[in-house]
Amino acid sequence: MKSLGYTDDVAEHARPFLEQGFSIARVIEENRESYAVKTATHEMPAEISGKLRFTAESRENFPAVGDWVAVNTFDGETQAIIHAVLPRTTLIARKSAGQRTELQPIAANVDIIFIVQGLDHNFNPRRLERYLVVAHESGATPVVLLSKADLLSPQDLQTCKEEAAAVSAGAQVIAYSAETEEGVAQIKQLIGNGVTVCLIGSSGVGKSTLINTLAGETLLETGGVREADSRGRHTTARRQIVFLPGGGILIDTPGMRELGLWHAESSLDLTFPEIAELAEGCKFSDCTHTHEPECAVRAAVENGTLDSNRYASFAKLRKEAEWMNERTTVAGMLERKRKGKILGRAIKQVMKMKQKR
Ligand SMILES: Nc1nc2c(ncn2[C@@H]2O[C@H](COP(=O)(O)OP(=O)(O)O)[C@@H](O)[C@H]2O)c(=O)[nH]1
Ligand SMILES: [Mg+2]
Ligand SMILES: [Zn+2]
Repeated sequence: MKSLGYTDDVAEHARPFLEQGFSIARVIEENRESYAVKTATHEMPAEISGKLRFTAESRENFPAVGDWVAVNTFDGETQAIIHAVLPRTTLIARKSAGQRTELQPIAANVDIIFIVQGLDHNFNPRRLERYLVVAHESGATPVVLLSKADLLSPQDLQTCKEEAAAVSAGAQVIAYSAETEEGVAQIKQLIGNGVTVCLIGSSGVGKSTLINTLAGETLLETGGVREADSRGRHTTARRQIVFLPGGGILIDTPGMRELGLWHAESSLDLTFPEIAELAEGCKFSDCTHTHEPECAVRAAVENGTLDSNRYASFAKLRKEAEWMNERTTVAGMLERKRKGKILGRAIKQVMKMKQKR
């Protein structure tokens, strides 16, 4: 089970389920509510039980790739039913794309997040900051990987590395090339036995290629090939785990067009530590650094000690996080109403209050 990433913590959470006769498995693939899980001995397709579907209040409670789950297996471990999701140590999540204000889990129980940006056209410090907020929010350790280093002159490469380091707030930055394998050994070193790594980044930056390089064989399709699922539908929604021969566990994710923040205010401080430090000098302890008098953050922008792009990026992400916090309080209530758990009248009152403001 060690190669699955099983730890003492997981064992602790697993005990009551094992006592009830369930087996413990890890979710290794998720694609629109159809799953694959792996036990100590077998990989098999899995579905969630009717009870779990009914009691899961929101998408957050549905299994995600990387989750440890309590299952019943059937037909000589060729089928599984997922009965419960074990408590998570970390959870990478975003606001789901589109109109609905919903948390969408990306991966669970991840130790390290590789934020991958391609040095061809994809490198963008502002986008990097957004990914870093999401990574800090998850509880996993972010590492910034700059791919396709072979396409840049040594001088341009150095410039990009410095720009990335300037916004990465202490997170390690590694430039590499899957073509020349420069930097790959350094990446490999981070992935110890039983360590779970999730790769996130835009489509085409080289996530699947890196996993193939680390695995030493072509396990995943690359080059923007859209995979077809069992019904022949093209899908880009697939997230899956690859187990490395050395014991590392890698989660590949498809590129996400939108990476909406979810309750990110606390992790903004981790992503912008120099701003958090400056804020201690603001006159008001709840200063939003937008219009207040004697704001140390705006003063730093004005006297040039804080980069104005960095400040603008912070302000934008902070606004988004705040808006999200407001929205989700009401949205969460509506969701519970839909499930019939609380009285409708209370919600109506809240909605009225919101409208009046
Ligand atoms: N030159 C170069 N091309 C790369 C590198 N890594 C990936 N690619 C190419 O980038 C394209 C997209 O890679 P892929 O792994 O499918 O990206 P993903 O969408 O992030 O999984 C493919 O054509 C790869 O061959 C690299 O380090 N150098
Ligand atoms: Mg891919
Ligand atoms: Zn301020």
